[in-house]
Amino acid sequence: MECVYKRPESLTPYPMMFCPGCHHAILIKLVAEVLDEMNLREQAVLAAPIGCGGMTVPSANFDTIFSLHGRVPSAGTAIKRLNPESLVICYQGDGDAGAIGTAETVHTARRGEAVTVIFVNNSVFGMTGGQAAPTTPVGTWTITSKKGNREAPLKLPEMLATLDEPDYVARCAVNNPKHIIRCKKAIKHAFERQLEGKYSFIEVVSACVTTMGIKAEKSPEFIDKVIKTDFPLGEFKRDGKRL
Ligand SMILES: Cc1ncc(C[n+]2csc(CCOP(=O)(O)OP(=O)(O)O)c2C)c(N)n1
Repeated sequence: MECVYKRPESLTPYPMMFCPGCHHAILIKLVAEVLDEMNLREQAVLAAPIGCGGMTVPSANFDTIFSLHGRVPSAGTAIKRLNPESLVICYQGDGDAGAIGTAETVHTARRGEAVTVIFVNNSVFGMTGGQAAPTTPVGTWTITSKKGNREAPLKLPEMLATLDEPDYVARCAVNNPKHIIRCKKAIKHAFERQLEGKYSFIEVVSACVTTMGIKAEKSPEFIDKVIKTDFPLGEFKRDGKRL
């Protein structure tokens, strides 16, 4: 029988550790598919965060390294500078990249380090129980904003697109097949540009279903709403030009 689909070699066969409805699982699989398709598994290094994004590590059948909370781009920068032939994926949550690590996020982009940041925005500090983060939309219920969050959210792609050095800046989602296909293309483009020495930042709008009390099957719907109200999808910079 003809084999039409199989697990990417860049993905381990172990069961994933994510909650049902969490989009990390889809994303790490997409990363693995792109690495296989581009034949980059041997040179790939995923710099993993503290937070739920760290649970991608057992699924990555390629090199990984953990860093302190928020310091992923700095660890990734060191790996890239010492091993220019490596393909560095800085995989981060929003608490990681948009709260404790905002300075690292901004200055890695400002310097235009040749890494790809994949920023999974589930709009809360997920692993610690769902506290409001700088990315929580106004009015959102969280465990620490039970009357609705009052602070306006940080929109990292919009902000980073104003800097000179970033080559590719985009916001994607993986809550339906169309978005998954677009997100995979974005990851592929970012990896291609990294091989040319360029910095990319891809935000992926996600949902922390467990801490926000969302039913797993309602997670795509929730993400559609957040896309409409706060985090529009699209490309903000491509080939170094603002769009
Ligand atoms: C220096 C430091 N501060 C705080 C923590 C506690 N901590 C662990 S995971 C986490 C939340 C991470 O949230 P986010 O980056 O949004 O990722 P998620 O779990 O939502 O994917 C925090 C605050 C820590 N481990 N180290």
